[in-house]
Amino acid sequence: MEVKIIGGSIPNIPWEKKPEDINRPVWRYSENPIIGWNKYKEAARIYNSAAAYHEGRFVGVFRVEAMDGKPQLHFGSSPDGINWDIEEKDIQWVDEDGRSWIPQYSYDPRLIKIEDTWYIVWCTDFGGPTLAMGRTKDFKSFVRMENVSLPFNRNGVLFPRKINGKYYLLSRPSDGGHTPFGDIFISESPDLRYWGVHRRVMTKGNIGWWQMMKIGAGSVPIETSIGWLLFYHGVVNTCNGYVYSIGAVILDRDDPSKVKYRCSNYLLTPEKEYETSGFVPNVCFPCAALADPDTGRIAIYYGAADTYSALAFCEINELCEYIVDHNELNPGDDIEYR
Ligand code: BMA
Repeated sequence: MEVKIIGGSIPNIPWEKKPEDINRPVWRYSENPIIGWNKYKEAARIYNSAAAYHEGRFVGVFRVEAMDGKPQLHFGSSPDGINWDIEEKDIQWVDEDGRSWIPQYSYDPRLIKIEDTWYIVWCTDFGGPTLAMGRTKDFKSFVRMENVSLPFNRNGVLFPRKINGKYYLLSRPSDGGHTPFGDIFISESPDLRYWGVHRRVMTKGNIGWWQMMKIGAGSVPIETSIGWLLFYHGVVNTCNGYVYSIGAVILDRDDPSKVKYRCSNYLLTPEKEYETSGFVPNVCFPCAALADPDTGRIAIYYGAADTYSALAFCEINELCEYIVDHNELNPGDDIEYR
């Protein structure tokens, strides 16, 4: 299958050849985890973080859990997308009126450039967890924008460009706790401030027991010749608690509320020790993916066991062929649902 990635080149995208003994489309980086416990004095765990490519280097917004157990967002940069230099001070937000704002907590950031501005969407407190948004042009000053949603909502992911003149954002309405339910929705906006025209994109359950209980968008969607490739997480509730795996779906390019292909198998499930044991065992949680159109290489960044940052790789043609071969939709996934 020939699929083209649409986007800027990333000549030094993190990459490692697929090992001979792997018969699946996604494989892990052999040096995982790329960030472990206690990276610097005040940091306990760094995971569920976002990375992107910017003018020859890599930039990231990291979920850093300090030793008081609270997460905040920290900026980081890297020459190779693997070895990260993460600022010890958290991002200092100033709102659009110039007032400083310190979030109660901040977690699961996604980072995306639209035109000449970088946007960060993450989960913060607003009388309960919901989606906050901020922007920066230089990764030095950060402006807090209006919250995207009312409580409760999580897993906010912006599309990297306007579609038919509108911005689009995926989200997952939740509860105030560990949310035993959840489907992926999409909203549109003319200006990144007013959100509406909500549609349901896809639902949990039925197809693949690994995504039985809830699903949530993961990486910023990658534009391809057959649609938007989205990595997401799917959760099953077991007698020993929730298990988070990584799955993939391809959304319609002109109307991303519609699913074209959805893979009934997970791509990655907790297997390695850094995924099955840590602060919260059995979590693989994707928050970013880089894609190089010249080589078809994709690097997926995921949090492991709410403790580590890890990397996995795949190749666009092989991955899309696998998704199409294992395509299975839930009722309503492929239509406009409102
Ligand atoms: C979700 C989020 C994620 C976390 C996951 C597993 O509700 O809070 O940040 O990785 O739970 O604990």
